[in-house]
Amino acid sequence: MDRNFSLELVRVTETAAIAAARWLGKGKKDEVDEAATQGMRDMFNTIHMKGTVVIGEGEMDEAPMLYIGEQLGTGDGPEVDIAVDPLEGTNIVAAGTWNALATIAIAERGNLLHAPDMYMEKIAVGPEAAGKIDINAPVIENLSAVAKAKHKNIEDLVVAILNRERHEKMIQEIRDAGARVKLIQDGDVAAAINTAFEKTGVDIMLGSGGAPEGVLAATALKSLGGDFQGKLLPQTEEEWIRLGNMGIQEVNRVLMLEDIVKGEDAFFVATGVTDGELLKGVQYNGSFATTHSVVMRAKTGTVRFIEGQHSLKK
Ligand code: VTB
Repeated sequence: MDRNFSLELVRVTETAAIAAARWLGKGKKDEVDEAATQGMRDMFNTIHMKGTVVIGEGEMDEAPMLYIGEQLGTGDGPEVDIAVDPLEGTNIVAAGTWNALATIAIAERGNLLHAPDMYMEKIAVGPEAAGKIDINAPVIENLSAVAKAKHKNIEDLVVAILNRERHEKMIQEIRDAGARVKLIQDGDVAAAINTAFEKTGVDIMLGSGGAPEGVLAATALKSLGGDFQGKLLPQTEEEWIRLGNMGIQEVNRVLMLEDIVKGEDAFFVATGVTDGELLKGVQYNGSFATTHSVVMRAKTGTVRFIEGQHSLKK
């Protein structure tokens, strides 16, 4: 894929973010998602590529836009797999809180895990701790490994984890180990990416969240030289069948970064919708909207922060 894709893709997330952030704090989840999805899809179709959505808003019959299997782009250019989360954190925007993103990942055809919409157990770290984590190891072991790799004490670490009842035991284990805990209400993609940036104060992300979000986070961490492991957690008979269809038979199969995002030809892009530790949210200033985005390319490891000023009149 051409490196200029970076700029093409950032337009897509910027457009989604500008549309979605209008709904900040209005308590309207569906409207937020709809605005972001529409914005994203319109801009996608201006890009020279043969794109197929592999992670999207749902199946064809349940999502009118950006459904799994939808073809995007002008139809000429590279064949790519596309993972989208037009609005990662609809609840966040509806409530006007932290870390909502408009985000996409793109890779050569066949290289992104076609993660079904089910839970995934996740562990994410930045570059210093890459290769040092093991999703099957006890929490304390992972925390020790990350602390050692980052030349910190366990007490210094901040662990981001979704504030959910299902995480009660894990949160207790983190606290017992002496680490600090950042409970997040939503948005584990941002939390995972934050682990690769010292200024965010997050050292590791643990716990289960959406599998599609896991693929997006993994693409970012691959580009950043960080690490990510996941385990799909089917809850129903139907989810087990889906796993079987994907060729995953064993319970507890660990998906390493390379199993989730194959090869190096991948991009990850996100634009802040609401303020977060890494990206500011959209600000409207009468006739302009200001956006903050990050664009990463796995092949070269280049990470760009792009501030955009968009005329709302033209
Ligand atoms: C997860 C997480 C997302 O929603 O999918 C979560 O990965 C839903 O989890 O970042 P619950 O079923 O426990 O609510 C997000 O937090 C936001 O989309």
